[in-house]
Amino acid sequence: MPRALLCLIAIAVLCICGTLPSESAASSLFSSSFLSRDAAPGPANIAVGDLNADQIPDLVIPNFTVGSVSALLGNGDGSFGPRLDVPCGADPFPVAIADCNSDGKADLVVSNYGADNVVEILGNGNGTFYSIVVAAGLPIGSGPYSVAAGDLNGDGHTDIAVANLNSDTIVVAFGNGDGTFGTPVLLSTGAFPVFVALRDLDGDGRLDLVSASYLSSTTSVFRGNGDGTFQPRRDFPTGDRPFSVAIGDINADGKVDLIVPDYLQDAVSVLNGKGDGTFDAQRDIGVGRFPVSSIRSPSPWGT
Ligand SMILES: [Ca+2]
Ligand SMILES: [Ca+2]
Ligand SMILES: [Ca+2]
Ligand SMILES: [Ca+2]
Repeated sequence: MPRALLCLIAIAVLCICGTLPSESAASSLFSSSFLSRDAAPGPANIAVGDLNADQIPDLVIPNFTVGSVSALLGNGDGSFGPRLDVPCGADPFPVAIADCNSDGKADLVVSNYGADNVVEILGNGNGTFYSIVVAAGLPIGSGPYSVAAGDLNGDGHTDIAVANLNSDTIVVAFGNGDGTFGTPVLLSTGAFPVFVALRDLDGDGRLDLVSASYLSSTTSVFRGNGDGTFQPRRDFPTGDRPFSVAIGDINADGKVDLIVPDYLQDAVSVLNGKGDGTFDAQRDIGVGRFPVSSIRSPSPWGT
């Protein structure tokens, strides 16, 4: 992924946040610094979740230029507490918030694009963290670029899916409930998978897997069987160079739809869901230059 493209994404995220970059200070695993309006260099994405179990959404932002993630606890009035920076490895891009070790406390899963690894940052349940562990034994390929977390095999433990940008694969790893993972499954994707998400697309109560392949200009669906296996991949065309996928029912027909920003088409593709994990042909809506991310309005929470 060209560095210039990474910078463009950072700028886009900054625009979303309404924040301005500021110089960073050295940070440690347990320290807190800066007001929430300050961002660490290179914010690359945003994850929303509840880190301290107060039912108020919190933010986690990976900072690709400095190899850290920033956690900001929500105050419930739209403001946030002091930023906590946690070092995580080289070029983190996305982050997933999930309970990796089944202790009931939110943890972070980060894919480090530059380090070709995935790390788990284990939480204390109050918005601070006590340990960083490199997920071992996973066939992480070259350039892990996106990560999603959920229970794919129904055992109550968090599993993860990691899109490997330069390997055209997605690794699905099944959590043992203690932060380690069992035998993974490797799924083949289109070219340059930039995004992966887990959601129930067909209403059978089982998580399905959605990816976007940048060079193939497709989004792919792997319907989950609920036991950690998947139905064969189904590809659905998007506009030119899809970058991510927002998932939700945008036409209120009770069926899940896909919304895909197309980086080189300056458009967003909307794929109306049929309710069975398949989708109508895309409908493109023109937007500004180089869209990389979209959220479902009015509530991105939990989507
Ligand atoms: Ca919270
Ligand atoms: Ca935990
Ligand atoms: Ca599981
Ligand atoms: Ca499903």
